[in-house]
This record gives sequence, C-alpha cells and structure tokens, in this order.
Amino acid sequence: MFDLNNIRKDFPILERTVNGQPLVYFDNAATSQTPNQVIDVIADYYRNYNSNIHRGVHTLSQEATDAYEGARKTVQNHFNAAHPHEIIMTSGTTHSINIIASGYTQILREGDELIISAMEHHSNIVPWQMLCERTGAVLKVIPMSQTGVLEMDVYKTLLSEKTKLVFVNHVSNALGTVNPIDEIIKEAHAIGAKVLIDGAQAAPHIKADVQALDVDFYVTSAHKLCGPTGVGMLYGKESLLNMLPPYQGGGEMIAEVRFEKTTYADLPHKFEAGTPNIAGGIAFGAALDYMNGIGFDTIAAYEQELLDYATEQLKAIDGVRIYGEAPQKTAVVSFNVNEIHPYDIGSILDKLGIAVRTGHHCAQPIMDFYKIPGTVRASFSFYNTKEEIDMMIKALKRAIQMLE
Ligand code: C6P
Repeated sequence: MFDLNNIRKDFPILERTVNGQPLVYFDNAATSQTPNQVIDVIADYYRNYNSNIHRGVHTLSQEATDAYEGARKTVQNHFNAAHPHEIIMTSGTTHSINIIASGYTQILREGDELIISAMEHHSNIVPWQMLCERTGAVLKVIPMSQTGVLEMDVYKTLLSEKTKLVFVNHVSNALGTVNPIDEIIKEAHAIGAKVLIDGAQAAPHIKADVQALDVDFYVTSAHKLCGPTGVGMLYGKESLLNMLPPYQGGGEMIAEVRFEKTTYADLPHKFEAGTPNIAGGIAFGAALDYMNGIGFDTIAAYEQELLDYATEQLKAIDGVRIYGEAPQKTAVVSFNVNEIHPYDIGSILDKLGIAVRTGHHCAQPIMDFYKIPGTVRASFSFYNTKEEIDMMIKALKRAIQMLE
C-alpha cells in the first residue's frame, strides 16, 4: 500500500520551512531527499562500527566489510547483475563514466567513432570529448526532435563498422525523456559496438535489469535515489571490466607491489583504489532497500500522476512553454514563461518556499538546440503531493505578475 502521509514522515527535511514558508522540494532530479532509514544507517556506522574495510582482522573492520559487501550485493540484486564483482562502487555517475573513458584510451584508434545523443548531461559528453582528444577518435551525435525525442532513424545511419562505443542517458535530466535504450543497445551490438547507459536520472524511477538489457556498462549515483552524495556505481560486464586497465593506482587495487612490477587485484577491487566512502556505500544499499520496500511500479505510477497534473496546470497558464514532451517521460517538467529569465522565476519561487532548479541543468547543448539560456525545472519524487504542485502554480502566477 502506498501511504503518502507515512512516507512523508520518513523525510525529516520535509518538515522544515524556507523563508517562513513550508518547504516544497521540487529539485529531486538534482538530488533527492534522504529518509530516516538511510540517515540512521549512516549514523549507526559512525556510532558503532566505524572502521576501514578489507584491511583489519579486528571485529569492527569485519563488521564494516560485511556491511559494505552486503550493500554491493544489494546493488547487484537491484540491477540484476550476474556477479557482485561486476558492481564497482564509485563516487557517482561522473566518476563511473570517467573510469570507462580513461580505460578506452589505449584501445581506441584514430578515426574510430563514438556516438552520443543530443540530450546528454555534460558528464556524458566531456569525458568522451577528452577521450577523442587523446586518441583521435571522432564523436557523432544522435539528433533530437523539437518534442525532445531521439531521431532513431538518424542513429541507425550513424552506426558503422567504425563505431566502437555508444553513450546515451536512459532518461534526460533536462527534458525527462525516457530513451529507447533497448533498441539503442540492440542496434549498437548488431555492428559490434559497446554501449554505456547513463542511468543517473532513470534509477530513481525505473528499475533497470542489466542482463535483460544486455547493456555493457550502466552507471548511476546514489544521491538521486534517496541515498547519500559521493557514492554511486559502475556496472560493467565482467569480460569488459577485466579488459580495461585500472583507473587510479593506490591501496586496495593491487595483488602484489614490487618496485620492479605491480600486479592488480581482481574485480571489483581493481577499480576501487583507496579508502572508499564506506558509510555512503552501506547507505546506498539501505536506500535501494527503502525504495524497493515501496516498490518501483508503485513509485512510477504515482509520479506519473504528479507529472500529468503538473503538466496540465502549467499548460493552463498563458505564456508557458514546456520543453520535453516525449510520450514516455519521468516526473520532470522544464519550462519557461514568455521572455522571463528562468533565474528570476526560480528566485521568486524560492522566496515562497519552493525549490526548483533553473539554468542549463548541465545540458547546454539542449539549451542551444532550443535557443534559450535555460529553463525552470520542477522535478518530482514519490514523496511530493498534488497540493504542493498547487502551491507551485500559485507561486508561479504571483511571480509572473511581478515580472511582467
Ligand atoms: N544531474 C541535475 O540537476 P553526479 O553529479 O556524478 O552524481 O551525476 C551527474 C549526472 C550524470 N548524468 C545525468 C543524466 C545527470 O542528471 C547527472 C546529474 C543533476 O540534473 C546535477 S547536475
């Protein structure tokens, strides 16, 4: 049963006020809020068994190691990876993508082609541009339509025997579009290219099954799905992760260190140099447990109601233009009102207690495509309510009156 009142009680931050108004938190795509169940797990680690992992024979270290490796198994089960060692714990999506981009430096040759989409976050653009600079590979872009849908026909024409890698986000952070990653992966595999899917925005809404998708790499951040910041994961097929070199050198990622030669640890440790974010990793597992306790189907159905309601209310306001009207969307609405700068709307909404994100959302190519400086982005989570959307609409009308 989806008991919204009880769910909201799990999130202490929802009790607070901002500028004397009750907080309405609609910046969930930037980072989601954290329930007591996750906060308690972090506090419990520091209160009761704070210790380094994989290193000590002592009890605390073993308890911490068990909890951390338990979280890795939770992540494995959630994404249905075949093995726990296919889950690399990272500091987040950006770190995960950089591990792969760095790893392909010695593999790519001049003239090889990489494909990204027109609606990527900078994290899924810049590391590949840097890789192209290092290797002489060429980046191609799948264009999108005015409604924010990828042009799959063009994608098919971009694929060739030169294509080595394809990178697409599962869900666009600025538009909410859910991309047809099944088809993207199948088409890429048909010509022998590997695929990395950026799941940062999908993971809070959609449970991805990496084996069913047959995806080569899938990455996400815990802080988008009720977990803490500074932790995330890289899923990679065992054979590919074994083929790639380590990203960083240091403790934990070695088998043997001699001045003459060092050998590397097996997966997953080869990619996990140094002391990780231990409490964060454990809390990542707790966050997935929490969300699975509610159920991803339940979450998606309720968020769709919020999205439909907000879209309808916004469209009823004169001068509102919504960016991103794909048939399949997560609960994100990006919009502008006439020529008003999004920052001005965001500032007034904040004065009225409403948190939205304004600007280019680290997706400047999307803003260039629409020839706008940015948008106002309201992004919803399962703990938001229709009453909160009413409050945003009322506040927005007030902002428009003040600014026009
Ligand atoms: N998008 C947003 O407000 P990190 O910062 O590494 O946890 O995630 C980066 C990232 C990668 N891909 C996508 C699709 C994303 O949305 C994000 C993070 C936030 O939209 C913060 S910029």
